[in-house]
Amino acid sequence: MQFPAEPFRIKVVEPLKITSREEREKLIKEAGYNIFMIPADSIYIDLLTDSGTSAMSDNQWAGLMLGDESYAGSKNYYHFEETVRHIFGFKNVIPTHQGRVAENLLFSNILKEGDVVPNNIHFDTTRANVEYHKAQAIDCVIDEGMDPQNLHPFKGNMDIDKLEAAIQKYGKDRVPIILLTVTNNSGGGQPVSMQNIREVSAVAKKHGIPFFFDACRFAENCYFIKEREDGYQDKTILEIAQEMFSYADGCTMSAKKDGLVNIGGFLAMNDDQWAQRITNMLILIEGFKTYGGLAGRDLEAIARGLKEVLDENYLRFRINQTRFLGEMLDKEGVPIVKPVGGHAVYVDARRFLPHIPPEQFPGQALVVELFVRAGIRSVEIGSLMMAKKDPQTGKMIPPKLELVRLAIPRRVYTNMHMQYVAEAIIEIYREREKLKGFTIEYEADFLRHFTARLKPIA
Ligand code: P61
Repeated sequence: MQFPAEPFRIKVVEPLKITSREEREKLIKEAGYNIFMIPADSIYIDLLTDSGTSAMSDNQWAGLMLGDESYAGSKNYYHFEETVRHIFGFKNVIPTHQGRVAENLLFSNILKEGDVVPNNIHFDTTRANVEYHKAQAIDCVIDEGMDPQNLHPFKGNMDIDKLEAAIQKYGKDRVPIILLTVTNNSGGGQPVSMQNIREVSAVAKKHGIPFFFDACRFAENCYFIKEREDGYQDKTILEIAQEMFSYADGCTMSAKKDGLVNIGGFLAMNDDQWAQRITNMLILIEGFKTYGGLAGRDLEAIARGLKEVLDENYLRFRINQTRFLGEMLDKEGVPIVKPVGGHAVYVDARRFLPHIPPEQFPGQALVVELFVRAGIRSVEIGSLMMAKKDPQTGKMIPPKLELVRLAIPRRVYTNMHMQYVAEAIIEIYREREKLKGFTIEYEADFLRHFTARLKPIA
């Protein structure tokens, strides 16, 4: 294992609170066994998400002081626009305050009832936004991408036959867009190859269907292409990104991931008519087109973050830190999704806790135990987050995978923190038979995992 030493040093520190087991037991009970309801300052290591949790660089913080808070035409907007155009290559750049607004604006303008949207795997906000518009979100990832053990180097790839079959089945007029999520978050943070991107693009062109990226973790995807795909070893990350986006018509982006900022996002696209309609709606719900719900200083931080994320030394550390955590777990037999993805290690809760059925949320059982035992916050990506309901019987239809995600914030935790996390999980693994499942006491209609209240099964 190559030890991934940090390519930065620490200038500012944020003390972490250490709580007792008794305190944590009380906290999780009061939270209805829902990890989203725990006050963050009671958490020792927070691996809930890599979204909006990055540490900004000194250069980004300096950029905040250059924020131009003019209502219209802020100079930071122009810097942001120029940076996005340079990397992503799309003509129109529309700022939003985070990724899901970009999704909502896009879908509000192009989806109608009965439409179908293929993707490798839709992330939950994307799926929810598609379904909110009474359209159907279809996952077309390759079969290997659903097998936690399969070592395919690009498990985020779209299955071209599944994509073609979906277009044949519903007719191209009912498929207003094809999406591709890089890296594929819901499938384990797995990359998509350039070859596959070209193939998806060709299918889209053949049928005259616009092709968009969900680009949240584009730089991590580019690093994997450089590492694993023939012909890309000597290219820069910027060159790889530029090629990748050249095959598409636009993208949605949550800058809270590879933008290395705490808030922000955008929509970018070549089509002027779509851009105009979306901009008009942006003005209705987010703000003027040169700030889209963000402050000028936020736009500056994104512009600088998007340049920093292309640094190969940073990406090498980033990808290897995640891999380092995964390898420590794998060595001790903890079942994880392999190969390890870009932004997170995904524990396979179905194999970790085979005695807890999906209806009793094995992933959530592990999430709760990890908090109670070690003060670590992770997130369930399984039946609690992703299950569907059978419209006839009302019975839960579990997703194929029951995962627990350990998402690693960018530039925030040291490798020693990763070792602490690994040791806690390995300890739980050795005593896994003791863990019990949960039932739901309250759930909302959409995105229930955020607010659900649960009860342990005695
Ligand atoms: C995450 F628990 N992801 O992974 P926004 N596309 C993709 C994402 O990963 C994504 C968005 C769009 C989050 C945050 C999150 O139930 C949850 O800027 C591939 O968050 O609006 C976000 O971008 C949306 C965590 C979202 C959750 C929803 O942690």
